[in-house]
Amino acid sequence: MNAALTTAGQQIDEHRRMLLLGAAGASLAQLSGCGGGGGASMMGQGSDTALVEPAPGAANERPLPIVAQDTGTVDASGGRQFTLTARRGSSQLLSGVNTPTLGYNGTLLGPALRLRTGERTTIRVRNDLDEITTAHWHGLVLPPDVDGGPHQPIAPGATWEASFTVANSASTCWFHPHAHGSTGRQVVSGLAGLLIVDDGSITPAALPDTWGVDDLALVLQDKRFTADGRIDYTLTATDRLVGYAGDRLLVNGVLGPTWRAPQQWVRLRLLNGCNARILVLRLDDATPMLQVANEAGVLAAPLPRSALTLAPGERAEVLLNFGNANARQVTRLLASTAGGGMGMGMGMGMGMGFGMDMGTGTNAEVTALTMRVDLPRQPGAMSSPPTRLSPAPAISVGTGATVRTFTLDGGMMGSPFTINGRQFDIGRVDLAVPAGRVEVWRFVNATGMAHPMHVHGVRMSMLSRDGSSPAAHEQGLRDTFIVDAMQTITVAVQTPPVASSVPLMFHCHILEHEDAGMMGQFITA
Ligand SMILES: [Cu+2]
Repeated sequence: MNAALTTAGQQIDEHRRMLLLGAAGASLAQLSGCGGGGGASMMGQGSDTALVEPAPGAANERPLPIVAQDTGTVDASGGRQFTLTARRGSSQLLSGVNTPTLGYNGTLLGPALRLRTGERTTIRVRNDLDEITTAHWHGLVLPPDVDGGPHQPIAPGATWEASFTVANSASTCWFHPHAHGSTGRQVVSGLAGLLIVDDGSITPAALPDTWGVDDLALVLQDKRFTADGRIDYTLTATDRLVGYAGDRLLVNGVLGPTWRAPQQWVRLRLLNGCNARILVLRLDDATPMLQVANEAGVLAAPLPRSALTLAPGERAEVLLNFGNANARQVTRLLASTAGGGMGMGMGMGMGMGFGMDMGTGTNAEVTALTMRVDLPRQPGAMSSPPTRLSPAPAISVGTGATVRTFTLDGGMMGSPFTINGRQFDIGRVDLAVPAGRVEVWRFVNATGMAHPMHVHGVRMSMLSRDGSSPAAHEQGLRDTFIVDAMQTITVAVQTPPVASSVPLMFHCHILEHEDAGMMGQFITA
């Protein structure tokens, strides 16, 4: 918020947040016996801004918007064509208030483009904003010149065209702007859409796939608002340190919406589209969700999960069974913040920090989505979940593979977030890798907070998390993975098949860290 508009209450709240950060940093340092650093730099994610429970009751019921599917058009040569226009608009995010927002082909968010593996595809992106934007295809493996990163800016009024052959297998990917320095603001303002890749391997009998009926896409994003109803993206000192946190959690652009579910198995495609908040999701009746896919495709077998942790940029697909539900049964999808808003202390391992409430009262668990069984079972609905799925093979590493280390650092006493000691410079190539090889990339987190790392344009599989084999839900192909505080992750990276001098990005997906320079770039030689 602009300082002139800041209310006294907000100033106090900000002061309280900084006190909490400092105090907790000290206590975590004592707990772990780690004397390095201190104060706010020890902190976890920027979620000491507690989420607020949406108003309950029938009078406040807001229907869940179904993300529009866009199957494009097929041209004479068999290529599939899509058009996106980034533009300004206004949306009623809070009841009775018109909030200025951005959207693709609409006033908020964007459609779900249905892509097909192996198909020649062209996406034309028109920029009707009054500022530069880009359109990055997060999760798609494609040539660097159509990646939509900072090197493919789209000027106001211009149209950019990305033509490529879809190489991914069936998966839920997404697209968002990636113009350096403005990504966080443009995303929180509404620029995000989905890319649903179909490869013909998943039939309706195997997984629910009737869009909006039993196959539901959910874009989860937190925002905070100014008193006059604008999206508040004036970054506080805390936001700059731990990332932007909003107190309202919206699903498909609506606060705490309600979905009328059919009485059968359903599939949720979950995207954490938050700028910085690492979400923990579970059902209020404590039944496990059956995870069938992580961000780059299906798992080897469905996996019961009592709770899912999703970092910004990550996706997961889960199955829920409403087949035995009573009519009008209500199940709520609950969301809280990993680390209880207080993050993981130095040396505290994966899992210990997640869902932990440090007694600050800031780890509110709120209703993300209310699901009410209100529709009959659909003809042809999946009768029971598959026992096995067919994931794309993981990337395997041969002997003698090149090992590269990326050290994540910064945040101490106001120091900038860096990778291998450097902040992003669009004019500097940090790394040249040989084309068509498999390498081992080590991400060493030297900070007291988690950084979700994302690498563009490559296939990756996780090899280890702090020396241990990745859990079942972390296996397969990946594009975004949490590197927890003080943790080391190794991944097998299959470099792009063709040499290119156009840089690809590797960066933290806390967008405020990315915008502040926690990003590097590599080319393929
Ligand atoms: Cu980060």
